[in-house]
This record gives sequence, structure tokens and C-alpha cells, in this order.
Amino acid sequence: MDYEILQITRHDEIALVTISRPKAMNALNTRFFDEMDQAVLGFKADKNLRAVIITGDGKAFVAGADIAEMQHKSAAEAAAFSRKGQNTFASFAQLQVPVIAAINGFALGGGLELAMGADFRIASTKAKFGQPEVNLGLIPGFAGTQRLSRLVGMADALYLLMTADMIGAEDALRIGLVQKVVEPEALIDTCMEIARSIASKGPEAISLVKSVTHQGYDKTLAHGSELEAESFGKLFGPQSEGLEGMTAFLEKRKANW
Ligand code: CO8
Repeated sequence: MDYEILQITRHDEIALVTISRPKAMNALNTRFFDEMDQAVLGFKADKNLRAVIITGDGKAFVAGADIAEMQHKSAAEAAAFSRKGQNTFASFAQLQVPVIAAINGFALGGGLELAMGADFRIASTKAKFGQPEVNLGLIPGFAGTQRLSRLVGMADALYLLMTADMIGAEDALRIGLVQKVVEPEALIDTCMEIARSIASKGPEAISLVKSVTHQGYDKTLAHGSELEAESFGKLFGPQSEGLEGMTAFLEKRKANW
């Protein structure tokens, strides 16, 4: 399938994905999800990839699911679309590399749900965040009710979900929805810098720290700690990444991963 909505450019070991339907504020339709699933499959197979950055074209990051496409869905079709989107966003956590949302503008409804599927979020001062579904007589369908409360806590999540208020980048930073706020012109460069910094670390360590953190999140502390111990062990032994990293430190040289 050729890409019509996604523009994917490669910057050394970093992939930049730009969602581009600016006339519809990059609203998410079925085609978007098919393209994103294809992109994720490609990223999974790419052993030289070290990070993925997702951003939006124009003044929106993504202004939600495509309301025009959704409007006449039956109950069963809507539930199926909800699951399709949930699966796509859940697949970001299964990637071996970090997924960074570079939020350039409106991140509303499904757009905020997409951003919350990323490992972390960097926002421009122009970004605006909200879950306005109740304005339309809807609720979030791409796991927004679940991820928002996990990220910002129950009360801030319910406040946003029930009031449909749009908040700015500084408020998003205050409640922990985004990790950094930068000037609009510095957004992509900042994300690239963060991605390059992560790319300089041990790739297996990055992959394991991501998978253990995601997998352990919904488990008990004991279960998650056991996952951590198993993964910790994988980084030791002859030819291991950990041995190289620790040896490089002691020999005062750069690690050769
Ligand atoms: N879907 C479809 N088209 C959209 C969307 C959208 N979510 N958002 C904007 N557009 C379109 C507008 O209709 C308009 O099209 P046209 O030029 O043809 O009239 C164009 O984009 C530009 O939009 P505006 O003229 O409204 O631009 P403004 O700068 O005045 O406003 C806003 C920008 C504030 C972003 C405004 O467009 C807006 O409020 N958009 C809708 C936001 C929204 O309600 N999002 C939630 C959608 S529901 C959702 O995401 C549920 C997810 C779970 C789905 C589960 C599956 C079943």
C-alpha cells in the first residue's frame, strides 16, 4: 500500500512520521490506521531503527477521529473501529525503539489518544489538548479513558473527560501529560536531539527497559520485578551489551554497541 496520509522520512537511525491531512486537521480515518499499521510492521523489521517521532502537518497534531467518516457507523461498526484504533496505538508499545509524540498543535480526542500511545510527549507552546468527545455525545474510543487516568491520575483525567476543556501546553506539563514544552520552531529538533541521545545508549537496554516498563505496568510489583530480573540477566555474559558498556566505562572509552 502506498502512503497517502503518512509521510515517513528517515534521518539516519530515526524515522519521522508526519500525519498529513491538513484540510481535515489530520483527523484519523480508516486509511490512517491501515497506513500506521503498515508503518509499524516496517519499523518492527528494521534492525537499524533507533527511534520513531510522530508529528502532525499544519496547525493540528491530530484533531480527533474523522467525525464525517464515523457519523453513520452502526454500533457494531463503531465498536470494531474503536478496537482497530486501540490495537494500532497499543502496537507502539511493542516496538523495540522509543516512540516520541511531537505535538505541534491541536491534540484532541483520538489525537490525544494517539499521543498517549507514544512512550512520551514533547509539546510546542502552541499545542492544545483535550478529550472533547462528550461534546459530540461520545466517549473516547482509542483507550483514552484508560490511558489518561494512568498518565495524569483519576481526578485530572475525569476533569478533562467530563468538561471537554481544552488545555494548553503549560497545563499539560503541570499534570504530567507532556514531558517538555518548547518553542514551535524547536519542536522537531528537540525531539531529534532526544531521539539521538537515546540512540547513543545500549540498543538492547533501551528495548528491554521499554518492554519491561510497559509489560510490568498492569501487573503486580512482584510480577513486574521478576520481568525486570529476567531482562537484567539478558544484558550480562560474554559478548553482552552490558559487558561492553561496563568495560567501556572502566576503560574510559565510548562503548561499541
Ligand atoms: N473530523 C473530521 N473533520 C475535522 C475534524 C475531525 N475530528 N476536526 C476538524 N475537521 C475539519 C473541519 O470540519 C473543517 O473542515 P471544512 O474546512 O471542510 O469545514 C477543517 O477540519 C478545519 O476545521 P475548523 O474550520 O473547525 O478549524 P478551526 O481552526 O476553527 O478549529 C478545531 C479547529 C478546534 C480543532 C475544530 O476543528 C474542532 O473542534 N474539531 C473537532 C475536535 C473534536 O471534536 N475531536 C474529537 C473527535 S471524536 C474522537 O476523536 C473520538 C475518538 C474515538 C473514536 C472511537 C471509534 C468509534
